Amino acid sequence: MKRVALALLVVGVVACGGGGGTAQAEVDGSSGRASLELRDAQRYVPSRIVNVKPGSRVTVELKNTGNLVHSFQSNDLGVPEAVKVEGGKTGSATFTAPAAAGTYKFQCTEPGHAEAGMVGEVVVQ
Ligand SMILES: [Cu+2]
Repeated sequence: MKRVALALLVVGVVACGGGGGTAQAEVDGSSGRASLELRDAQRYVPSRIVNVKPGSRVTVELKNTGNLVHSFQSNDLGVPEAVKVEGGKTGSATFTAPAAAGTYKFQCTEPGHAEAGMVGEVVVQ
């Protein structure tokens, strides 16, 4: 009986964390500029850049408001070398959006961060 209750609790927490975080946290990238905050809870805020035009040039401002080093890296978006930003500093990553519409992932390459949820996506449409 106790085991069932615990399992239900875990499912509830996972569902909650997945839904709330990404749905509202997005930024319009149609201007070619987007600003993301890099946080020590190991996440990007927002974690979605939407309305990016195929083939357009996009500059992502990276504002690290935490104490740890964080980064932005994406093979899909042509940013194979991680752009690292130290705690309290800012940086930027520039890429040319893929010609094909779709959703492209980016991530933090610091050990354990992507696994902890520090991933995001760019929606090209
Ligand atoms: Cu990180």
